[in-house]
Amino acid sequence: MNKKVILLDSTLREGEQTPGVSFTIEEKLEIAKMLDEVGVGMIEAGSPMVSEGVKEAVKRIANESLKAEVIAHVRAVKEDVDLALNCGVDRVAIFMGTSPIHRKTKFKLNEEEIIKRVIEAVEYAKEHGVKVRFTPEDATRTEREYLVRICSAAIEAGADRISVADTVGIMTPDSMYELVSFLSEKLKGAGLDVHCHNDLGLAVANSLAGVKAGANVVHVTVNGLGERAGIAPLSDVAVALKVLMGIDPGIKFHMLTELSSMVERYSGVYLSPHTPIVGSNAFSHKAGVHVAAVLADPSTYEAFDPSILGRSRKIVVDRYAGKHAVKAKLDELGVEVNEEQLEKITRRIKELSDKKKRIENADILAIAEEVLGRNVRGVTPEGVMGIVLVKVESHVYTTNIIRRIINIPGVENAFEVSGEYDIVVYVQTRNMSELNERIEAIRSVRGVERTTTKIVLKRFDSQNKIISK
Ligand code: HCA
Ligand code: CU
Repeated sequence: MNKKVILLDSTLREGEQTPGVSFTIEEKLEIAKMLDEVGVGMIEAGSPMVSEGVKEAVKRIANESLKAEVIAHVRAVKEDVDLALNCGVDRVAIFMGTSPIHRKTKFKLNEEEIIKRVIEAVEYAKEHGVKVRFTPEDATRTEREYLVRICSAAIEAGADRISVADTVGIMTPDSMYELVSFLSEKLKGAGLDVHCHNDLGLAVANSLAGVKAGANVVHVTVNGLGERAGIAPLSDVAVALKVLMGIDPGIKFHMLTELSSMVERYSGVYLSPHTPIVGSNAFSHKAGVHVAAVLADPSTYEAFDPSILGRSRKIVVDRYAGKHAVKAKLDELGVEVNEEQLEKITRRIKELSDKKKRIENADILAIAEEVLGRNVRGVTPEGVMGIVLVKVESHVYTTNIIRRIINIPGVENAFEVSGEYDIVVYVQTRNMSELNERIEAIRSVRGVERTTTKIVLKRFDSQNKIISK
């Protein structure tokens, strides 16, 4: 599909409505700058009426001269619009509950009175020279006839965008497609946004359906933050648009993992390993059958190539591993085996894995030594082992940095430690230039302040015999 879709990131507004989340002004600025660099076209920076701090953050972001359009989210109230205008934003997003339940429980106003308020607020904002979006909140539970009437009034008053808000996440891709098609037919004068909540896990699917039906702005948050179950996650929508619909949302995909980690750290909301796109397991393969096929052709078990995100696939070796996985692992560790030895090693790994939760490289090497009857640790002739001591910046969450470092190829172990340095990393490489590359990769992890590296000259095992060089 040759169509332009813009992502609107609302991490700083909807995302801050996540229980337990409040970003500092500095964190908000840093997130906004990174979102801009990543390529989102619109940043919903906050609702200035919430507090002085939120207002200040919106103002600072609006003054950053970002490429993205900066938006303030406000109620259909003049004072709110004034606060937004004061912040110097590019656009004001005015929202007003339109469904019967919102009209009755929130406003105690009739249909016409609500329309009047919206018109007044939109006109007022428009007169003051900003762009206006109107959001009929709970649009997906609003009567069609009334929805068209209130949106048309907002467009007439000067709104150039309408956000189709699935406020309680009750749509399906079919119903979303149908509603957005209907609205794009009826509301000719404005572009459509979709804002899909994830209460039933359908936010991404519903957003894609909205795009298919004609919406050209999709609301997202980093890591899917937001009220209750949140809204559609930025990474998922960006990648799905590209790989499933052939739409380029203008995003730098290789920055998504870093953006996600930054928001994990600042929000204090951490992702599960199997989170799509940015989770640590998103590109790991474990079962023997899977690994054998992936080694022959990765696309057998991959929806898309992880390299588009700057990530690499991982082969997990434990009792689910078959010979192919074990062979790949031994190759990586520089251990050569024949067919019979490989079979034995594979069997032994399965036995050990029935007793032990996690199989480490050290376990695999120990098994290989027993089966081969010789020392295999450190046999790679030009092998170089480095011990990298890492100091992290003071405001940074060390565990999060370790999670990034552990994904760098060659990193065998990483320890969070006390003392002058915060992390100790063991890196096994083939030669010095590879070790230098790995050290560079560690240094470029955001939040790493400095490193110092020790090269291992000799290594001893617990029986005190030299096992390396
Ligand atoms: C809210 C409402 C909103 C607005 C969405 C939008 C919703 O939480 O204040 O303006 O597009 O889900 O309806 O987030
Ligand atoms: Cu919302």
